[in-house]
Amino acid sequence: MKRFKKVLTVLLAGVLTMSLWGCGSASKQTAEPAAEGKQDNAAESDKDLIVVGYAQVGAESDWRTANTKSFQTTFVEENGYKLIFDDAQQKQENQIKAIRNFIQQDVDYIVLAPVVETGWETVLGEAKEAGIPVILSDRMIDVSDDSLYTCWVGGNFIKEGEDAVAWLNDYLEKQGRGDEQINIVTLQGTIGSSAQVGRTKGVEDKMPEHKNWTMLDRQTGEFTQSKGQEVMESFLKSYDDIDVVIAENDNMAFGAIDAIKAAGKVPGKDIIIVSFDAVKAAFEAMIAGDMNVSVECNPLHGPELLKLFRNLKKENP
Ligand code: GYE
Repeated sequence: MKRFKKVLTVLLAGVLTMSLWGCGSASKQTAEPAAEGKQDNAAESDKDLIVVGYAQVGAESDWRTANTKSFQTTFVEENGYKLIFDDAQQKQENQIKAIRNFIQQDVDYIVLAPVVETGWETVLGEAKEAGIPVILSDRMIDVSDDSLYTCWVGGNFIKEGEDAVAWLNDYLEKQGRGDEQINIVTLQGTIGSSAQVGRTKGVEDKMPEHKNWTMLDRQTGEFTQSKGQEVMESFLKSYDDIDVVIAENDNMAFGAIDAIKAAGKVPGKDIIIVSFDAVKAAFEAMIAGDMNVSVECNPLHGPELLKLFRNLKKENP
């Protein structure tokens, strides 16, 4: 599929700078097309399929599982794709290895959902050198050379943090607690990941508008239920007057709910639970009254990328 790859490489840089998906800046450059005569390895046995290597974060949360499923059910043979999936178990070094493997297999595209934002220059430089476009999915990277990636499809995490604060303010007002001293703890996601950085920032930026709110503590629960529970247990031991937990994803909120119940308190009443993602189990927790709100973050990126690839192909059959 090298011909399509070359055409799309150029188009992604041009067309996507204008798209809704946060695709590149005006100064974005194209990745070099693949060298002529290069061996097709991964693509060899599937000549007509477009080969996509997906370097996924891991399987730490329900959101992540839904995101993986979205790719696995979209990039299938009947849609013209072959997906090579790699689960990095939340480790950047595993993602770097996966990307190097994809380069060796000479895939048509690399999709990267980066664990953290920094430290990508070397390996993405290698992908660029090999002429393989890199599309960022979910989280962003922090690199000075933005020609190292072609496009980004993901959420607005700062806005999600701000929305959580707006909801909390509204809720407290309605409960007649608008002027009360409110003590908050935060279960942060993986430190240095866009979802953590953005959600923390969105909340932090709005805190000064609420003089009666205090952030007692913040610690990472690594986006997992078990770590969320563990950190919440330690918060409950350290502070006896927690009014609100902000969990930077639903799975950590589920862990916090368990810890609160085990401590003899009522989640959703004694302690307000604010969360992010809005996975199915979060709705169940809200219906049960254990969770108060979950700010939506859509994990279904597969069809968005497919649409993108197809539109570009239509223009250049
Ligand atoms: O909120 C969390 C997952 O990056 C938006 O990662 C994603 C976050 C999501 O582990 O559940």
